[in-house]
Amino acid sequence: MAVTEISISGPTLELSSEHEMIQQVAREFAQNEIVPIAAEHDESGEFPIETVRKMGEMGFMGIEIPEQYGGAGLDALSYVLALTEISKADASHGTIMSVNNSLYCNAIDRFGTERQKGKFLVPVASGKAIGAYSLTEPMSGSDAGTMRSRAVLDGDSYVINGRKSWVSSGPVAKSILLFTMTDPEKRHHGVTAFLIETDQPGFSLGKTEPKLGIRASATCEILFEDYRCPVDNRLGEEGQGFMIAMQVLDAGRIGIASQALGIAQAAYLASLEYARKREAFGRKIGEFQGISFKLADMKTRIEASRLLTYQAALAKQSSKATGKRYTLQASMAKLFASETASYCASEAVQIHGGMGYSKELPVERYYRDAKITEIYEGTSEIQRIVIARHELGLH
Ligand code: COS
Repeated sequence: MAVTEISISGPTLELSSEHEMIQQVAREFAQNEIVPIAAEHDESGEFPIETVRKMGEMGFMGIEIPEQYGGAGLDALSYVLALTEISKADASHGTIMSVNNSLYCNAIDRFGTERQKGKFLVPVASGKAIGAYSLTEPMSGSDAGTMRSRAVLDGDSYVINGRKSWVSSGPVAKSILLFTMTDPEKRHHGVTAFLIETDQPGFSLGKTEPKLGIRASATCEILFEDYRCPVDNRLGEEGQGFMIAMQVLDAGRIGIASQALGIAQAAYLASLEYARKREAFGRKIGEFQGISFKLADMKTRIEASRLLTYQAALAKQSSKATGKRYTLQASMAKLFASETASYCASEAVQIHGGMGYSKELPVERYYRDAKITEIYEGTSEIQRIVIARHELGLH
């Protein structure tokens, strides 16, 4: 299905009927399949393998990847719409979907050889296996060009050693897109990308990261001890890794904006319903200005986030033909949508009062889940640096 634009009809921006259909299909799936299990998986921290498998069958794990490589062949806006609906039901599923699509599949689709696409993209885009992305290290987060892990060329393979942290889907991934140093002297120009098979000797899982939110998405450290990666599994050229990591993060940040939008919408809808039915002092609480103004601010920020995120998706879509970067649009969408998610989730707890703090409702989960969207794939501070540098012409 070729859907590339938001159609403008009447006085408002409206989705095309194809996009509406994709949104509807994702919404029904998310509400029927994910909502009923979300609280249980949040509590146990167990990876929701069954629903993720179903998401693969629905085509949600490789939405923008061409059908010949196992994907659904849809456009960037379709991805945003589906991911928002999944995240509205449960942000953990949103993380799993986002990493698989925007960080792993997108990178191989863009930079991979035909052989790499056949081996590493098809199984993951089709949802039969899970992919992950590994840039961060214990001493290298925002300053991503300073990593300590190393890959040294030895014959027809690289020998990789080091420790990477905060790998979303790391414990369940069949393959991982890894960024490591091949030439530390060159700093970010010495970073190279590799496709790692997790069932090979020299690869092991480290500690599981204990987390405040997105608890059903598995996150861990990964360890390399003389892991041999064939030269054929290097993604792009030596020294191209940092540029690949950054370009892929541009796509990833639209994914996180969509996830944040979903969390914000869930928090808002719960608050709206509660404000309509909960009574205090003989009136529905929505009739008090203290509550209704909160709802008005939530709604307005959500709409602004939605438009920024759709705009970023359209910029990403057109970049597929023009090659033009959409870094600015992606960073603005992520910055605003993630801060909106935290704002809305916090206000939702406040509107619900004691019930907002209780585990009987999902509102406290939205509050815990929202925070990560301001941190991973570039903190809000990093997004402000990216946006300001762009505007000041400081590249
Ligand atoms: N697309 C393509 N290339 C990019 C790029 C992008 N979005 N962003 C930066 N680059 C390129 C630059 O053009 C530059 O290339 P040259 O040296 O060839 O000119 C190179 O990358 C280095 O860029 P820069 O000098 O801006 O690098 P900095 O070290 O100052 O870092 C930030 C830039 C801070 C923006 C980057 O390190 C960053 O995004 N950090 C956050 C990392 C992150 O999101 N981590 C979370 C991982 S997933 S949980």
